[in-house]
Amino acid sequence: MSNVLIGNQEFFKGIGKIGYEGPESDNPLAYRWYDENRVIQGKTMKEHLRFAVAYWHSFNANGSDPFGGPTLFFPWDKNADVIQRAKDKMDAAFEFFTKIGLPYYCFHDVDVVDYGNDVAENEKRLATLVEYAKEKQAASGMKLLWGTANLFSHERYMNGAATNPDFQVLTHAAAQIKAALDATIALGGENYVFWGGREGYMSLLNTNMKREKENLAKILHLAKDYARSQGFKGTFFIEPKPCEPTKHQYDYDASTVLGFLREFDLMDDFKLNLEVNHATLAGHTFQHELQVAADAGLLGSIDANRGDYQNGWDTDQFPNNINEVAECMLIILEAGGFAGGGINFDAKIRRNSTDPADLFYAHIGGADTFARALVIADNILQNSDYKAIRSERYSSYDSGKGKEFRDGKLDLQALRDIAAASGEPEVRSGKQEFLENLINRYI
Ligand code: XLS
Ligand code: NI
Ligand code: NI
Repeated sequence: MSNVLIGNQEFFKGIGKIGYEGPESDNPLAYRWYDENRVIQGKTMKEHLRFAVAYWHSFNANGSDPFGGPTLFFPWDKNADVIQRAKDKMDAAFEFFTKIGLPYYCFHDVDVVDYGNDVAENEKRLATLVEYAKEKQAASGMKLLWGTANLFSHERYMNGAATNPDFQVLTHAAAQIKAALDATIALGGENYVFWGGREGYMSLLNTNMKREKENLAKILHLAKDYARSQGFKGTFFIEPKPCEPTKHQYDYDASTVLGFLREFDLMDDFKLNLEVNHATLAGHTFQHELQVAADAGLLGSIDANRGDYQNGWDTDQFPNNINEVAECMLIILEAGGFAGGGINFDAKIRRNSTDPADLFYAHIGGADTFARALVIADNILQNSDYKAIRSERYSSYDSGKGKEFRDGKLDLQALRDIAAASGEPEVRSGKQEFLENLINRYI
């Protein structure tokens, strides 16, 4: 990779390019499992995992929380000029991308440059930074996994964006989506995400849910039609989340979004971007959400992070649980990988992680967790009884009367007659503990 320090400042001083050193390495600034060139099932790790760095958490999130202000004082956030400040931040971002050695990044419009209240001025600012990003992508080889519009932070969106009861607010959402689509297309973005942070309600007493959902679907159709008319060939992703910041978010979970896409005829262009911590907020395991999406052919992309078992909220910590991630990789591998997307680290370092190196440790740990899980899952699929046990469990449907039932050849009376003639079924174990031990054996 060539030098990408176009701005001529080094923000992460003393940290060089992170390389792969193998599981025996003691170097905390090296990959122990993520070897981008290692081939598994005919694809490199880089191609399987398609890691992305999230601009918002890595270069904007300053450690503030509902109880206190910033703790992370970024050296790229100092210049008084809005455009220069945004360029400094982009310099820092691309320096980080290049040093961490992950192939993709993702951003919201307002992550790259501050927006004001003037639509035309915002469009101009974003376009300026898009030109700058183009140079940086060309110099570094970085690619954009997806772009999106932040339709939840500005106070005008307090009652929703595309689901706002006020048409005037909806038009502002549309303006932001249009500019974010233009930016994504200009940067060769491979996908576009809709996360409806405030597309829901705080109280049903003041909400016409039916109308809000219809408006949301209309905006999604208009966005898709506009992007396609501008030559966008990528996939649109909806990112489910049950709540937070709203009490109830319409894109509650994978099954709910699936129903929504079907109801509003969006199945051809939209897939899912699933997030670990959102699954747990919805009362599901992440494995459950992945399987629902995979079964529907909608497993587009994931936002990798983790929550905290002892509290409920979206803590967005970096992934580190090998057992859970290995079970997830089993589902992802069996589904044939991501449909267009990849693994975006929608995760942030903690408020008291104040060393520049902490951002590196976080991404190294996350990437190594997934890479190791990929190796484990591949090993389980190739060398264990895992698949055979599951297919054997359903084998009574593969031949004879079971197959006739599957083929729609038996009616209710016929099923009754089989039951009456064959008597009580044999007792069969589900072998859950055996399978749990099998996963641990391969870790
Ligand atoms: C918030 C979401 C958000 C989306 C992008 O919980 O995860 O970060 O991924 O708008
Ligand atoms: Ni989230
Ligand atoms: Ni997310």
